[in-house]
Amino acid sequence: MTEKKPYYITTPIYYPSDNLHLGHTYTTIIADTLKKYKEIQGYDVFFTTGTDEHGQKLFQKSEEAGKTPLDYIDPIVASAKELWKKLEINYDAFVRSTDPQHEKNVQDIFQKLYDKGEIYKSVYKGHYCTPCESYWTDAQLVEGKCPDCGREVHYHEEESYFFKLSAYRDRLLKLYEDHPEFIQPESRKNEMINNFLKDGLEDLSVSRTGFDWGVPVPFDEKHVIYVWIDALSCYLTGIGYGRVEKEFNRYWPANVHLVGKEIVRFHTIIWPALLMALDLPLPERVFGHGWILFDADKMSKSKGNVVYPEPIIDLYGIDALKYFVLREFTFGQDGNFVTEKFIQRMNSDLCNDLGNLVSRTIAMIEKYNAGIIPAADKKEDVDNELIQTATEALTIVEDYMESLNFSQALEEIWKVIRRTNKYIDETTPWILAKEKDEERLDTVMYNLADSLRIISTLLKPFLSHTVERISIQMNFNDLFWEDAGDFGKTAPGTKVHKTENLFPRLDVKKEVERLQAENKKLIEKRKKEKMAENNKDEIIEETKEEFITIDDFDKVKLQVGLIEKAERHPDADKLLVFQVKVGEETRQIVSGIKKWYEPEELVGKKVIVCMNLKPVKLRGVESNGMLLAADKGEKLTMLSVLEDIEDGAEVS
Ligand code: ME8
Repeated sequence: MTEKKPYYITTPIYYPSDNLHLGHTYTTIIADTLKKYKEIQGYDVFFTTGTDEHGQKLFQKSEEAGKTPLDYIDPIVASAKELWKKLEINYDAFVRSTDPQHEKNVQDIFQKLYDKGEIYKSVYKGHYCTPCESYWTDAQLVEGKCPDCGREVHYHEEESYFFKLSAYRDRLLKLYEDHPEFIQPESRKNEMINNFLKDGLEDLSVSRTGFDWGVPVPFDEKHVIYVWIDALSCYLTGIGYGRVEKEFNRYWPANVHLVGKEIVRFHTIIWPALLMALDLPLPERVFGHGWILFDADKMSKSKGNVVYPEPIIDLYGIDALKYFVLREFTFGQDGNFVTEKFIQRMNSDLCNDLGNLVSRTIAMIEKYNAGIIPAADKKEDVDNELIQTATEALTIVEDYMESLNFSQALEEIWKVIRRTNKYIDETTPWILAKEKDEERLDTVMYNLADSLRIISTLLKPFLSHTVERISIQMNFNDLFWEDAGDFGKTAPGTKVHKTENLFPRLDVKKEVERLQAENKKLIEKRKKEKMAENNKDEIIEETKEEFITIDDFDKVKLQVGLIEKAERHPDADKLLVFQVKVGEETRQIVSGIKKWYEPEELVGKKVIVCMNLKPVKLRGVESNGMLLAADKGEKLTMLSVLEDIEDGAEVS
C-alpha cells in the first residue's frame, strides 16, 4: 500500500473573549470541508484550530468580570469546543495558547530568534489601540483614530523587543513573485504589496511591559511576548514543534492557512518573515476569505447583530448550515447573512432540487420496478447528455476545490442535480409506463439511480449527513470518489426503499421569525448567564461604545441653513455643490446626493447643516460642513424643519 501524502490545514486560533459566532464558524466549516475533501482524495490530513488566550484585551475583559483570566476564558473555550462538537468539526489539534507546552515552545522560539540576532531591545513610541492591541504611527491613524477599528488611541512609549522585520522586505516580495499562489485571492497580494511592502517595512514590536497576561520573555521576565509570535506559533506547536519532531516534520509546512481578510497581513508578512528567521520552510498558501456581514456591517456583539450558529443547527441541521455558508458566500469576498436567503436556499436548492430528485427517483423505482434498480439496455441521445453532465462534473469540482472555490464546486454539483431533474421531465417515465415501453423505462430508472450515485459521491465532503440518508434509501454501499467520473457503477438489482423526505418545505416568513427569535433568545440567555456569573444587574460594558455622552453630542454643531444656490460638481457625477446661508455666513458645501436630487429642486429649501466638520476638498472643490440626510438604503432624503424657522437657528 502506498503511504498517504500529508496535508496540513489551519484556521486562526480565535479570541475567547466571547462566544464564537457565525463568522468563526464559517472559517472552521471551510477547513473541515477541505479536510474531508482531501481525505476522500487519499491524503492524510491534519487540521489545527484553537484559541488565542493572551493579551491585554482578554485581561481587561476578565478584570471587568471580576475573574482571573483563565476563569473568564475557560467556559468560553468549553463552549467553542462544544460548538465544534455539535457541528462535527473533525480537528486534530486544538491549541490553547495558555497550554504550558505551547508557552514553552513559544519561549524557545523567542529565544532562538534572539540568539540569532533577529530580535533586539529598543523603545516603542506610538499610538496604542487597546482593543486591537496595536501600535500605530501618526501617518497610519485615520482622523486621529485607530485605522482598524476607528476607536480612540492613546500615545504611549515603552521598552520593547523588536523583530527585524524590515530586513525581510525583499525576500517577501520575491516570495510573492516566485510563488504567486502564496497569497490568495490574488487581490490580497496586491493589497499587501501596495499598503505595506512598497514603501518599506518597519521592525515589529514583539513584547510588552504594561501587563503580564502573556508568555514571559525567557531572558527578561519584565516583558511578555506580544500576541502575534505567540498566536502564529500555534501552527507549529499544533503539530508537535519542539516536542514530536517526527509529526512536525511530517506535516510542516502547512498546505493552507485559512484566515479572514483582516489578518492576512499577519499571515503573509509577519509569519513568513518569522519562519524565514527560524529557517523553517514556508506554508504553501494563505487564503484570506471575506467577511460574513449582517446588514452590510461586520458582525459584532457591541452592534447587537451577532448570528450564532447553534439555533440554525438545532432547527435545520448541520448540513443546511454548511450548505448555506459554503454555497452562498463567494469564497474570498464579503457576503451578507440574510435569514430569508438561508430559508429560501433550503427550499429551492435542498428541498426542491435535491430532495425532490431523490424522492421522485425512489418513488418511481418502487412504482415501476418494485424497488429494484433495473439494468439499462435502451439508450437514447438524451441519456448521453445527462451522462456527460454527470461524469464531467468530477474534474470541474476538483478544479474549483483546488482554488478553494466551494461555492462554484457546489454549483457544479447542482448543475448535475438540475440536469437530472430535467431528464425526468424530458423522458416522462409515467408515459413510458403507460405505453408499456419497459425497456426504455428501465434505462431511464437506471440512469436516474446512477446519476444519484454520482451526485451523492460528489456531495460527500460537503453534506455527509444528507449523503448518508440518500445512501440508506438508495442502498449505496461504498461511494468512491474516482467513480464519480464513470457512469454505470451502480449494480442493477440493488433494492431501494423510500423512508423519508430529505428536507421539508419551509414557510419563509414563519421560519425567518422563528430563527431570529431563537437567535435572540440565545443572546439573551448568554447575557443572563454572564450577569448571574458576574453578579451584575446589567451588562453595561457590552454596549457602552454605542452611547455618546451629552458632551460628545454638544461637540457637533448643527444649524438650520437655507440653500441659496445649487450646481453640479464640475468633475464628479454624484456630487452637487451648494451655497448655504447659515445666519450671517454663507457656506460652500459639497454633497453626494446628485443621484436623488436635481440641483434646482433644492434651492430655497431649509436644511440641517453640520457646521464644524473639518473642511475637505472633494474632487478639487472645497466643502465646509455637511448637509444631513436620512438614508433608507435605496433612497436618501434631506433633513429639514417642520415649521418655518430663520436660517442660523441652532439644532440641539
Ligand atoms: O484574529 N466573517 O481572532 P478572532 C468571516 N486571535 N469570518 C470571520 C468573521 C466574520 N464576520 N468574524 C470572525 C484573531 N471571523 C486572532 C487570530 S491566528 C494566529 C490569531 C473569523 O477571534 C475569520 O477567520 O478575532 C477571522 O480571521 C477570525 O475569525 C478572527 O478571529
